[in-house]
Amino acid sequence: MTKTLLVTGATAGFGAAIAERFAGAGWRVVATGRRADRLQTLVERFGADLVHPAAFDIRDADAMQAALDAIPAPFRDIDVLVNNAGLALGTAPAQRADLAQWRQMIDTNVTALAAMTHALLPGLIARRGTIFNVSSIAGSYAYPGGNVYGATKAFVTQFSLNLRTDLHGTGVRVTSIEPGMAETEFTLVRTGGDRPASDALYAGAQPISAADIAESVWWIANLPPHLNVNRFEVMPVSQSLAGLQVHRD
Ligand code: NDP
Ligand code: 8X3
Repeated sequence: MTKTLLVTGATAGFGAAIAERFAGAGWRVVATGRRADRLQTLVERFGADLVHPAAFDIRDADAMQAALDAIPAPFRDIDVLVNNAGLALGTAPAQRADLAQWRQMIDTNVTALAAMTHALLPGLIARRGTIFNVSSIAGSYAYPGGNVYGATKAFVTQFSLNLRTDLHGTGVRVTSIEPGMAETEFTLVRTGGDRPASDALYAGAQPISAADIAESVWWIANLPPHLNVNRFEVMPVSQSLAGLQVHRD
């Protein structure tokens, strides 16, 4: 039977690659994000039978509910939810950070992710489905300028583990996906569109690609149903953990 996946943030990066990987394998995909033109490109590529585009700002709770209510019948029985939409804004230390950027990260990475999960949980339980929450290594390891972004991802990781605990016995699987440095539009967004800064960050580093994450999600989603990957932490070989810092007078 054809399965259905809903992926948030399918207009770029990981979400677009996940939509392509699953639709390419014949799954039905509900693809969300604000940029409707990019969602339409997915429809044109895979066909309206396989991709349903739902363009809305995920921070807008009413728009999210309206989009979920408008999902056409063939796409309504969602088997796999991928909570992927998210962003980092700014790299300044906390004492120089912009509060509006902090709010946007919390609203997107935390509040909207929780709301989407809450809305889809009854159906996922009924179908013994799977939830992927895209967290980050930034939720486990501190780095300068990571402040609220890293804290939102710590929420995503712990929410995933807590969800799994509450869903004990339901058959629903939950995985926290925790990538390190990956080349997507992430750094362009974080830097407010600074292409040279984005290119410089990834230059020579052989970062994770969006396709790498899509393939990982595909693998985990298709494991035998008695297996649950609780946390999936992955980095490029070029990246490793930094040491602690010492300030001297
Ligand atoms: P991209 O910037 O390439 O993609 C982000 C996606 O999130 C876009 O589709 C964007 O859609 C969507 N999004 C952001 N804000 C909103 C919003 N308000 N409403 C709806 N959709 C929104 O970045 P990535 O693919 O890298 O990021 C995907 C996830 O992976 C994020 O949660 C990120 O934190 C996480 N991550 C990224 C890593 C990296 O190094 N790249 C590493 C670890 C985790 P649109 O703008 O069209 O609305
Ligand atoms: C994105 C990875 O290390 O830039 O979550 O925070 S990192």
